[in-house]
Amino acid sequence: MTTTTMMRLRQHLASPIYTSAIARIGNRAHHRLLPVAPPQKRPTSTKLLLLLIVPLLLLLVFFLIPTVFLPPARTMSSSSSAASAPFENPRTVVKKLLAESQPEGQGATVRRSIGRHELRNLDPFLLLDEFSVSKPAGFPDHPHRGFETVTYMLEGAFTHQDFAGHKGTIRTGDVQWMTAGRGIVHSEMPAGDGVQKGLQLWINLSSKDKMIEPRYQELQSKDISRAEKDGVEVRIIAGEAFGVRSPVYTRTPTMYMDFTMQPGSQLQQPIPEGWNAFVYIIDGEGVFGRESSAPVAAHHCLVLGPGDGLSVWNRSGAPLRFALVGGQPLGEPVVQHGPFVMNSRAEIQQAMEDYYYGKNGFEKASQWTSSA
Ligand code: FJE
Ligand code: FE
Repeated sequence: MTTTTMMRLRQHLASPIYTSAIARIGNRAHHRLLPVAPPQKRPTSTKLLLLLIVPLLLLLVFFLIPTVFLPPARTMSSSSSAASAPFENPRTVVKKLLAESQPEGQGATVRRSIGRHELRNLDPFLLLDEFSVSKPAGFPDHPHRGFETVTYMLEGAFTHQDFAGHKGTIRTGDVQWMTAGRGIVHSEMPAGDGVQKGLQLWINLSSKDKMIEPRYQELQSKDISRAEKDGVEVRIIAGEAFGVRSPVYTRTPTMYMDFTMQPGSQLQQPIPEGWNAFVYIIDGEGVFGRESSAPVAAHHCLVLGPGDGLSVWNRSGAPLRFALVGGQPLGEPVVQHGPFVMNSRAEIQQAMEDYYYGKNGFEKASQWTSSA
């Protein structure tokens, strides 16, 4: 028996942690109140004229002018004119969680928020780790099936190698968007000296996409779309902010922004209704959702409630940096066993078998070991 087969057998026999959750987000109806002209006593002719003109004017003001003269696009997210409530249904923080450090991989440390007991899965998100790793620690050869991993480097560099010969190094500000689909076996190891830091997010794939061919989308820092307005800078990893769109294709509809807000700045960012969304604070502290709420500091994950957008204030004396992530919930059963995420226990059983025997996408797993 080879050492890799032994390792795999050990993993295979490791106590399975089955989790199952279905998340659904209800929709809400919105009502707009229209002003009504107050009744007044006047001569009948004037009264009739007013009866005709007032509704016409109201029609013009509320429907014709906005539809004809204003662009149909949604209101642009901006940090200016932040005085009045910019959203019909502003999102507020419904859960706050401090991501505490825990061991993961081989000698590595992660601050996990999504994926721990308190925050099992926030459909379609399965896991969020802020990793902080120095050589020789890392994440040696391991498989994935049924979801995507998004690795965003905050500081330093990481080298990845997979069983199909794909290899590369991502550095500060770079992103690797990996669609594992039916199967990837890879290693993820620090490339530089000192501490290498980043965020890794796992996004679930819908049942129809779980077994697709693996795919990578890699963006270098210089190629990541950026926008800036009134002391707020954003790097757009996925989705759209300040009228700028990322080229990344998200099979599960997702938005992923890295905001840096200077002291005294404020921000309004639309988030599609019905999506689950959260904030992860990387640096500094900020006020999220409601102007009156207490500031929250780094390494906290904030789950946002339903609504159409988020307001943020930096009232501290230092820059505030945070990731804002949102995604359309899949509403499907989630059964997870470590790095395999499927819809049923039978599919998990199949994934472990496929990995063990090198079938259905794991053909190259048996002969491969990383050079790391
Ligand atoms: C792991 C399955 C995994 N958090 N953060 C099981 F996929 C992993 C794993 C990671 C990981 C990798 C990076 Cl680069 C950053 C991560 C988990 O590779 F550690 C276990 N135990
Ligand atoms: Fe991995």
